[in-house]
Amino acid sequence: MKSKVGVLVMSYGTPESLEGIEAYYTHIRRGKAPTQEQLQDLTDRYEAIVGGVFPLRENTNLQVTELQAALNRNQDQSGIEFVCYQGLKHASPFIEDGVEQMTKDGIKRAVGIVLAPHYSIMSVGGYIKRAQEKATELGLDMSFVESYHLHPKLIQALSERVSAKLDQFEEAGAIREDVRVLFSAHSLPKRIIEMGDPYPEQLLETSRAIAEATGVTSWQFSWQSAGRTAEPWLGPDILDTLQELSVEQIENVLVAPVGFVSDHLEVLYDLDIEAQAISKELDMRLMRIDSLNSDPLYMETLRAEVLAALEKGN
Ligand code: FEC
Repeated sequence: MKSKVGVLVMSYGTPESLEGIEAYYTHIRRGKAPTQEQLQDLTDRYEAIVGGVFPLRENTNLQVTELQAALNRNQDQSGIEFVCYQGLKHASPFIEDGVEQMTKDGIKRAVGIVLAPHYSIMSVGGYIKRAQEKATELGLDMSFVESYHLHPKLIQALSERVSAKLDQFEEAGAIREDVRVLFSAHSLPKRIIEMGDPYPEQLLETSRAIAEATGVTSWQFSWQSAGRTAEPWLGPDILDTLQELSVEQIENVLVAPVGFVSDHLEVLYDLDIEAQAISKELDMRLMRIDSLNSDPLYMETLRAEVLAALEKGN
């Protein structure tokens, strides 16, 4: 009989229904309920996005299924069967539920990986801390993938997407070299800089690697989707960058949200609706690269990272 290795695939999570938005938002705000106005604003954003109200759930489900298939491919000789479990940060099944389910299923050894390539103490670090605490409590042996922002297959998948969109700009009459590529990721509170957090540098490393692979020289990095809180967040925000590019008379902009791996609210609303509306006002042509979702190269990236973490942990 094969020995089972659990893989906790962690992702942000999304509500299950419109009625579930309040509980979800309260969880994100660490137990503090949103005001009626904040709740209405978030509900309106979900209702506005194309591709279903909560596309992240379906996308995460598919990524987990595809990763399990990729992990078990060509494992006949290894004596290992990989079983993937979901652990969501802000929705059910929560990270702790995933760890608990593994132990209930008799799993003794597991690897955790987050569906976000870049490490920050405030993002991936938080996922890992919660999983490790539960694993320690239940006596499960777990190791973790912290980041995979320069994995060659991830860079290849993202570079192919950038090149494909640059082709579309050319087809629309633009000169390829004149298109400004804007790499982006979720902003975080500015205080991560004083904490020596690797998040900003890892994002720049991913951006540089893609620029090099695609021959893009006209690029810059911008932050997006900053939280609505009083403290300062990392900038410049992408909406301000678009205004600045308009002053520079840049007419064609390609956004590459390299910090995200799925179609979800932060891509489908913040970029496809909000940023798109501003670019229209500025008379600018704005396109976005397709999200990775369950791209085979992304699944291969995750597979390789899980296998390496398992090897290292043994
Ligand atoms: O489609 C969906 O239903 C979920 C989309 C979604 C993703 C996502 C990813 C990240 N977040 C990160 C950090 C923060 C911090 C705060 C924060 C707040 C929100 C809110 C919503 C939301 N986030 Fe998110 N995030 C997504 C959605 N996020 C909704 C609350 C309303 C709002 O501000 O729009 C601030 C929390 C606080 O108040 O303290 C910080 C980071 C990522 C990317 C890495 C990852 O996926 O974990 C970092 C997807």
